Amino acid sequence: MAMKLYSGDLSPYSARVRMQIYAKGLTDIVLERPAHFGTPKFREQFPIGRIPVLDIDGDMMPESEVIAEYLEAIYPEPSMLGATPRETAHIRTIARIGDVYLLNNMFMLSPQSRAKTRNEGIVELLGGQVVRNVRALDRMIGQDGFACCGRLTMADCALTPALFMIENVLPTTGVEDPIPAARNVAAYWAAIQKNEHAARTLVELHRGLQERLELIRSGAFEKMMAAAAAAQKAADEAAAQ
Ligand SMILES: N[C@@H](CCC(=O)N[C@@H](CS)C(=O)NCC(=O)O)C(=O)O
Repeated sequence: MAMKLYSGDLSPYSARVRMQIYAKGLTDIVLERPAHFGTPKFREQFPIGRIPVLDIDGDMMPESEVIAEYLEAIYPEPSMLGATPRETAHIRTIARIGDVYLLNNMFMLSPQSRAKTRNEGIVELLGGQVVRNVRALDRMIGQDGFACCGRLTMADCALTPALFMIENVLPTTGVEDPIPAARNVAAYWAAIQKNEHAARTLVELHRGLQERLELIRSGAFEKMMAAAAAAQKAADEAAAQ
């Protein structure tokens, strides 16, 4: 079975799966940036149009959480789930906070950081959710350097990219980073960055962010986004005829 993960440095959802791959020591999954990402061709091939996608001998599996669970099922050792069903349920709860409560809001909010005119309604709604959910996480997160269960789990893989986005992107939308004021989250964030698998993933995320910032600075990113939107509109119109 040959597996390939379509992924990108700055994609936090892809980073979640990459961190799990590193932590499990899986070396035979090829990591690749998809050739037509952001184009109508990519959306034609992958209806959701997002990364990561796991390519299993040509069988395409989207959605980071689904991929993460699939990898746990086929490579159960070393386990990044719990020792009991209750522990596993707790790991999944914390992972959902990372994915649904933090990252989804951050992902929807992030275009506001480069908007010519910021939409304050969007910033208030989504930024407010991120702040609220960091406070919730503060009451649930482990206090021994790991998200839960005293060891690296799927919860850490989901939280690491989410906290990266909050620290590095949230302030660029005009919302103060809530991590320093959340004592337990702040302590966790300082500790997990020293974990080798988190550190490796964070190097990639930072590299992706620097590349993105350079594209934004030079004006190339705006041109790429406009071209992608125009191409998608033309493809949608052609499909409607
Ligand atoms: N729920 C999806 C979200 C994936 C996602 O939003 N990926 C972003 C990159 S981090 C993407 O591909 N965006 C492209 C687009 O929105 O067109 C998952 O968990 O995999």
